[in-house]
Amino acid sequence: DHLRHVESMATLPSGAGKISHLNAVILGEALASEENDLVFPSEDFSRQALVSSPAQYLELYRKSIEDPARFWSAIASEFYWIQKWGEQVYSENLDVTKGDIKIEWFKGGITNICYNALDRNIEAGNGGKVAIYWEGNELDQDGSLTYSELLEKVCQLANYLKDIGVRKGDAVVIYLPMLMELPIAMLACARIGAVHSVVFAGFSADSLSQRIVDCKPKAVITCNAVRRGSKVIYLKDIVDAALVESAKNGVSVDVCLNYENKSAMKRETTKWTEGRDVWWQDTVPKYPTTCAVEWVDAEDPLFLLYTSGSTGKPKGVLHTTGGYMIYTATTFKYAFDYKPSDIYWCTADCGWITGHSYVTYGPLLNGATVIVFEGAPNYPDAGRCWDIVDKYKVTIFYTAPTLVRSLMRDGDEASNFSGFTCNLCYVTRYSRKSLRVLGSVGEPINPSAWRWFFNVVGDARCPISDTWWQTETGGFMITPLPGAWPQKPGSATFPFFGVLPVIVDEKGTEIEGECSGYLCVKNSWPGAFRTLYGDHERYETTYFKPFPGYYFTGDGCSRDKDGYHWLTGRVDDVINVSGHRIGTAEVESALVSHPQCAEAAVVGVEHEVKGQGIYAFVTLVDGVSYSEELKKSLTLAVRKQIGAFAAPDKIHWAPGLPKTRSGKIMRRILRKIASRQLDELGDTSTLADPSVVDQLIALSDC
Ligand code: 6R9
Repeated sequence: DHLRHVESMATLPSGAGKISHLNAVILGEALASEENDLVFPSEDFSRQALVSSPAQYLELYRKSIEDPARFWSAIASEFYWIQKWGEQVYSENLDVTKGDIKIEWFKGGITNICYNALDRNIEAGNGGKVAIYWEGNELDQDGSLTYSELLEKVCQLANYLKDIGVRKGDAVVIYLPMLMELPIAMLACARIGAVHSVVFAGFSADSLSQRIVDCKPKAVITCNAVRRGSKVIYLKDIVDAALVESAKNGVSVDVCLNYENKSAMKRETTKWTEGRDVWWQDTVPKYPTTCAVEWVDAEDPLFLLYTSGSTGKPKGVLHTTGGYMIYTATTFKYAFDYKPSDIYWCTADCGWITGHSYVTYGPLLNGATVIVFEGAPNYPDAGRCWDIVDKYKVTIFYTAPTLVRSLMRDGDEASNFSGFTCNLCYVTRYSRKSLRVLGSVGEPINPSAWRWFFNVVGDARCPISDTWWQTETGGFMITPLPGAWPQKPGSATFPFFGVLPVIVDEKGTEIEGECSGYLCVKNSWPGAFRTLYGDHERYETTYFKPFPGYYFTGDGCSRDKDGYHWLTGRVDDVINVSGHRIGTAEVESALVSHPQCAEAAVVGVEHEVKGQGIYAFVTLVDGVSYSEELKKSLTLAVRKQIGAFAAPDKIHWAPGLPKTRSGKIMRRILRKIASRQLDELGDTSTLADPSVVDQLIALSDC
């Protein structure tokens, strides 16, 4: 059955092979234009690539599906294990009707991911190679660490953590901006078998405290403040407030380790809690620069990362060690066609999964040189990214469509003040010659942004890896291998090795050929998450019950006649704002916490730069009247409960919400009103009170 699937999955697109085909573009020889729906890697690129042709891809893919145990153990054997895994390389049950959902890879194998990322590369002679180049918010702030230096820093922190009583299996919360100390902290936890939970440093005190209460960490690692663009954010104040809140909920944290981020804030003005707070710089450097590794089972937890779902409570996605290690390393290597000479920059923050798998673990496991950037991509101006690309001779640049779209928009504005007409000078005033592979992640990339990224940023020379995956999947699931397939702007193309994606209809029946429906996965892969922390039942209900026998991704997808996959966005109550996942229920619950808000319904609406914007319908309590002030204070409630990135783009006053007679809010109608598609409202006769629709439309511009 699996084999048949492989055979039928991919056929070469009609233009392939016929280079003269009208619709085909060869990288480096022509621009990708609206008419060009196939973009071929250049012969030079393919020749040097790890996977150079569709046939070679298919051969490897077939092996990975026919015999996953053999395929993945061959790769795993290239890593260091003090004890090999058991007879059974993996075991899985993805079918709720057959018992508990269970996924295990390399069980019984004993290893350590920090050892594999650092010590192993140093032993291979790469101790002097730069592991991290750090670029600060300001143009003159930078630094670097070689693999050996990085290991020393990691060991010092690991020793400190052990000294304060952090043991294997204990949680540590990390709330840091993109300083080198962030990957250092992750690796230090991994070295001693502690479970890190990085919380994006844009989350509010309330959100941070919710996560602290859930995972009960032994310590919190933070810094006093950070400068992003022209703003200063006082992170330690946020942590202080979160810790007060957590204590009220019965979880007190004994140690708060603070890095003094001098360029943003001096220690003299930092608020301090004696007995709990510790300065990193005063303490950690005193510890030895070597630290014995805590060897762990492949199935021991590596980290928890909270992500949004369709209910208010964030989900603690749990990843384990061995499978995640092999999967992130392998996907990184193939999807970016990694070479040891590459300089790699991923703009994601380590507070999200992309920063876990493709700033820290995937690249370092490959011995790559990684850039960690603390600042904002449009500071001091919209040319900053290309300035960094030229400064470090970046070869692989991996970012999100929202950034591409915002730079694309800024690119045109540059002409207004530069004194001469150069529409794209934010980009073209830099060389960018070092670039060879581009990457995209977080949301579907629209074809016009794809073409701008390809033509302008990459000078029509660099393939784009549009990587589809999720916090839950650990690593890439559907992605181009840049030297193998001709690309189609906006398509994530084909599955990675070992992944069997299927498209099902509402009944959960697989549909073949050209089709669209719900994207599921039929088998397990090493990087899959194993559970939701403390709530295996929610894990099964959310991901495995909707379509028994499959992992349900929550995404819609279509497959075209050539077998290419086109992701169409979330089909659940999750919206994707600038590549960040936000549950509509979370925003709604923040809004209704406001004393003057009676009810709220949130929908996603198309947004030029962010992909989706947050559109909130708000019903006020009786007697309260609408005002701009109130909008501000509702927005503040969301910033306070979740974080600034979740603030609504639009608040729409709603005297009532469209509900069915059983009281269910009809979001379909709200989405149409929000996007002004008033002639597509559909059937409103099932509403308890159809007149609310007209009232809502009348209030659209208030
Ligand atoms: C890695 C990451 C996951 C959701 C996912 C999907 C969307 C991510 C995408 C993409 C289309 C891509 N998504 N990459 N959609 N094309 N290349 O972003 O993880 O934050 O968990 O979000 O993001 O909707 O379901 P996460």
